[in-house]
Amino acid sequence: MLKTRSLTYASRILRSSSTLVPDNSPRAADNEQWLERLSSVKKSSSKSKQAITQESSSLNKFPIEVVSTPPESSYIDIKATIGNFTSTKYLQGFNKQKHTQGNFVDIRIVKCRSGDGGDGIVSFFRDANRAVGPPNGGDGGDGGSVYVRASPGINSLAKLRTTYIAENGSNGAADQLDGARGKDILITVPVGTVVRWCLDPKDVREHILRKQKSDPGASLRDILRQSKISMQCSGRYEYDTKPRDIQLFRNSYEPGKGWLFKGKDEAYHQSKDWFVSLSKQVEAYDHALYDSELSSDKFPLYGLDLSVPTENPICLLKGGKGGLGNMHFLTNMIRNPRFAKAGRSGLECLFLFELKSIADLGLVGLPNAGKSTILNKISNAKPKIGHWEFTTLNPSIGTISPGIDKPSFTVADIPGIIKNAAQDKGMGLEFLRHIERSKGWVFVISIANENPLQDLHVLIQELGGMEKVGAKNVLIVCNKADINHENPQAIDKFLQITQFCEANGWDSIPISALKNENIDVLLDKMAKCAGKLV
Ligand SMILES: Nc1nc2c(ncn2[C@@H]2O[C@H](COP(=O)(O)OP(=O)(O)OP(=O)(O)O)[C@@H](O)[C@H]2O)c(=O)[nH]1
Ligand SMILES: [Mg+2]
Repeated sequence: MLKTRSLTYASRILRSSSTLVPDNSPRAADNEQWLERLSSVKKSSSKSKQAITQESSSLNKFPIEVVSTPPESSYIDIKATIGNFTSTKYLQGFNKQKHTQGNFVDIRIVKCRSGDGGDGIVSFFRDANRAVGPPNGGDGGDGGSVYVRASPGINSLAKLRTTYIAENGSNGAADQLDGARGKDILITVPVGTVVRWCLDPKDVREHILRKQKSDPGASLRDILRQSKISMQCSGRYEYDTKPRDIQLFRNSYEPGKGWLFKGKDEAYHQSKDWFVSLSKQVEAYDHALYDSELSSDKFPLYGLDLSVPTENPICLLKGGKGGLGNMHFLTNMIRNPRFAKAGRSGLECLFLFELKSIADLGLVGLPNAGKSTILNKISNAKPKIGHWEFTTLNPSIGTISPGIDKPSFTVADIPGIIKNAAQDKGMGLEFLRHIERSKGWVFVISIANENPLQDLHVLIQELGGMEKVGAKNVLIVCNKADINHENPQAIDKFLQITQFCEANGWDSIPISALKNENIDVLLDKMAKCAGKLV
């Protein structure tokens, strides 16, 4: 394995050095040598082998169906449900700030475009003595790229624009001047953002409307779950069967094409043997270019997880390469090359930016259980508290610093969850993304409710059942213990819960957030749940 890998690497280096264009004072002899070397370069296999993207284990790996793999096909062809490449929250129109407090935005679909490469140009040296001198048309500049970076300084996606377009490279100029590079774009997002490749929401909406016309009973979720799309993925190595990256394709010319003519047209040139044979040689250069595009133009299938501050910006879309000016096509045979190459196109893609807060603990509970009151009491965060349901509309995160010699931890307060939240009842389950990565889940139950144990069962069910909940550290907090605390019924309710907890190996605690009772013990238990105390 190692051997084939290093061989591949060696051949890549060889290929790229043999396609290297002579720099900006190419003499006919230099060009001849370059073209000669190009003839010996093997045609690209159109299969990319380089790994460019990082892998993240914490991301959801949704099920996919592998349809075919190399060598039967050039790529790993897969099918997956479209729900994985869009956002229900976005489709439901939540992004229109209907249900948000302030400008907290945790999901955004953004269109990104890298710049086209500038064209090479046709130009000839002129002075008083010579009407037409040697060719001196410069190369086009490379198009700008789109980069992303996670920075701890920001905490919402609200400032993200809807479109980011990097600058195109400038065309080359006379006197062997290369065009300027297009300016890059750097998108800065909060730490904890996940970037995913996504479908155009307009297309998805149309698809849903079409489906609902033929089957009026179908819900948005059902349609997203049932419809599939086919896509091409590149494996990490040849004959790899596990797709990791979606292959992106540029809408640009085929190898051997992309010539720009001046004076005499294409038909004239194609009728000349010298042009046809030159074009064949240059095709190898195009193939190498195409090959390097294939290896850079990919995006992780399961998303790019920016869970730590990014040191070096990560390239989302690379700009197109600039085209070659006519100075490169001067040979002993061709004295007046009246043609140059066009720049390669940039890439356009939609990305879904999703902020998944990274808190050690998540507070979950029915509306009005007292989650926000607890976070208010124990941390620096000041989420809104109200005696009505759904007071909290946006997640907030508080840091708890128990003492100098004790490690601090973070807690996320999210909107209340109700029965059938998984079917979008109440605030739905969209906010779970903020506690998805938490080490522990703290269930907040109001012991003053009629049947707290039943409430707990509802929560567990909505969160995905015992199996999912059991994967986390769990702490059950019975809040509002100040109400009816002397009533034997209240004690009975608490006992039911402790029994259930013991059976599952979970810890539980009665508190009164309002009256500040038992909060010290709660903090210890929470630290333990967050994995910060043993
Ligand atoms: N008696 C009593 N009332 C409490 C206690 N804790 C919270 N409350 C009250 O319960 C109500 C709801 O509190 P919140 O903290 O807003 O509840 P929440 O779980 O964040 O509610 P949502 O944001 O709607 O999900 C408020 O009126 C609080 O004052 C407690 O320990 N005892
Ligand atoms: Mg609340």
